[in-house]
Formats: sequence, structure tokens, C-alpha cells
Amino acid sequence: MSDKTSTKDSSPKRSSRHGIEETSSGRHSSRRRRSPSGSSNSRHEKRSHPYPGNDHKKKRRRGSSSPESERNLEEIKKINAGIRQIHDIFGESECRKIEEEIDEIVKNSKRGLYRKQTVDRAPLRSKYFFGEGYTYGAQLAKRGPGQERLYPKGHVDEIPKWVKELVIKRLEEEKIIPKDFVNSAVINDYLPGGCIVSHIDPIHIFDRPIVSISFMSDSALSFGCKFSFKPIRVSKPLVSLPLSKGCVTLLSGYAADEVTHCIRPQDVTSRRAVIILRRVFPDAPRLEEWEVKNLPQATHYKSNSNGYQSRRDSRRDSHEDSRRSSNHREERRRKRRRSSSSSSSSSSSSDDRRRRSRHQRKSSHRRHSGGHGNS
Ligand SMILES: O=C(O)CCC(=O)C(=O)O
Repeated sequence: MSDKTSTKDSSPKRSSRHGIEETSSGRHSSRRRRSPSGSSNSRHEKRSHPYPGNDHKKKRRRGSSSPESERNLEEIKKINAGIRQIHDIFGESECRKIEEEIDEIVKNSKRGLYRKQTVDRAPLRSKYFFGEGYTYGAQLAKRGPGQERLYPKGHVDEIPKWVKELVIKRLEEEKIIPKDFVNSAVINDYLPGGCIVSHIDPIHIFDRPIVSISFMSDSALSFGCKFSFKPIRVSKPLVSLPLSKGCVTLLSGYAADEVTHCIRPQDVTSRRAVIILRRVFPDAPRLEEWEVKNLPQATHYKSNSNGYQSRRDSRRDSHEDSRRSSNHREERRRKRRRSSSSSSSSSSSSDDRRRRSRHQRKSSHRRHSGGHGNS
């Protein structure tokens, strides 16, 4: 996996829509080759190398292609169309500055300087929510996708000034995101072996694109994986997208809405952090103060001297996260039903409504054309 970060320059930003295959040896390959559509790669653009899932052996035999592998290839193309990566915004020195700030966040959290809902500690990964926080996993009163709710305003800390100055402003200047788009920033801090199980960022809460910037070490974002536990196992991804240090990744369309993404434990080989920047819809469902008091108590993880949990606890964490990823189709079905009964009384802006109904039309089309199921 090549690190495409470089120091700031005035050349056009290298932007690519690409994934990367996982070879049969399980290693990431960054060889350039012809894209599935047959077009060759330009200097600044790398295209996806479809990972043919469980059909890779069959695909190698010339002339044999099962309907399932055809479907996988179709899906891989759709995933790749919704991915954009920019590699030369955050150079070495910017990364170092941001990484120091992330370390400060961890220290502040250990000193107890943050509001309760700002910090979500789990074995081998911690999450810090700024601007907006929401309930998920075991924190949900009602479990399942579509049930996620924003916390009332003020329950999490404000987006730190350095995130605005060093990260958001840079992306706005480069016209990667519109001005004032971001109102939620999440920092994930992973230790080796840490993971995020397969999930779709709740479509009733977060606008697209979902923007993330990787720090500290290289990793990979996997699409279309299934997790099993005790011991933790992750199926081969449909697409494995390299996340090099400093790279900016944008997910939208099919990649964000119709297929799950995850970070596999085997793809976090040393400490890694990511900043996820998103826009929460103004009319996304929000808990009332009294509802917060009635929420189930999330598992309390006692941190060790490093502020992290023991490896022994990591299985519990994986289970908890896995609840987030269950049955996304059901979520979309529920959402469609809900929106068809409430669309006339919705208080959202017409732009947001149009965007979300586009999602719904796409979901419906996908269901009828029979796509790859997740979780
Ligand atoms: O670590 C990453 O790059 C992705 C994390 C993610 O998908 C999440 O926290 O929801």
C-alpha cells in the first residue's frame, strides 16, 4: 500500500475513486491495472480493483462466470463509484500537528475534562464525539438500525477549535466540502487489533458525503464484510480501500447507503486515528432530556493504565458494535414506510427531503434488482 501523502503544493489535488483488491494471500495489492470498465489508469487517478469475493477461483478460469460473481462485479463497480480519495491535502507536518492534538484529546479525556456523552471507550478503540453525539448499539432504548437518536444539544462537547482550523477549514479551502457543511466531528482512536464492525452510518441522521481523514498509520476500509464472534472473524471484503496516513476519504451514493463498511482488526496493525466529519440533518430525530435518563446503561469499561481496555474485553465490544450493523435492509424499509406517512408534515428543508427520497428510490431499486446482502 503506497502512502500518497506529500507536502502541500499548488498542483491540482490528486483525487481518485478507487478501491484495492485483497489478494489470495490476504495482502493488499496496489498494482495498477485496467479498471473493470476497461479504461486505463491516468497518472493521478487510480481505479478500483474488484475483489471477486468467494468467486475468485472460479473467475480465474477463462470463460466461466457465475451469476453471483457477475452480481458481485456489478456491486463492486457501484461501491467504487461512491468513493473518492484525496491524498495530498495533509502532508507529513500537518499530520504530525493533528496527531499531537489527538493525543491531547486522549489526555483530556483521561483527566475527565469532557462531558459524559463525548467519550465512548471500548476495548482497543475509543470514540470522541464533538458537535453532535448519538445513541447506537447498547445505548439504544429500542435496538436496531433506524433507531439511532441524536443526544439533546449540549450533551457532547463543541468541535475543538483545532479541528475547525487545521482540518475543516483546509477541506473547505480546497472545495472538498462546502463551507459550514460539517456540524459533527468524531475522532476514533484504535489500538492494534481494534475494529469497527460492519455498519452503515444512519441515513436518517447523517447527510452525505461522509468525510474521514486517517492519521498515525495506514489501514483499510472494508466494504461488504460479515463479522462472526468468539473468536472474531471477518469475511473477505467486496472492496478493501487503502487508508493511508493523511488521506481524505469521501463516501456517498451506494458506498455510503447500500453496503456496510468496517475496519477489520487485521487491518489495524499499529495505533491509528481517524477524524470523521459529517453533517447532521437539521430535522434528525433527537432525544428529549427525560429520554436520556431512561436509556439503558451502556457497558462500563474500566480502562487500564493506558486508558484502554484489556484485550480480554474486546470480544464483548465486538458484540456490542455488531448490534449496530444488524439488518440494514429492515432499517431502509422502516424509513421508507415512515417517510411516506410523514413526508407532508416534515419540517426538513426541501433540499434534504429531495436528497433522502433519492436514497429511498435507490434503495427500492436495489432491492428489486437483488443486491448483495450485508450483516
Ligand atoms: O476508521 C475509519 O476509517 C472508519 C470508522 C467508521 O466507519 C465509524 O466510526 O463509523
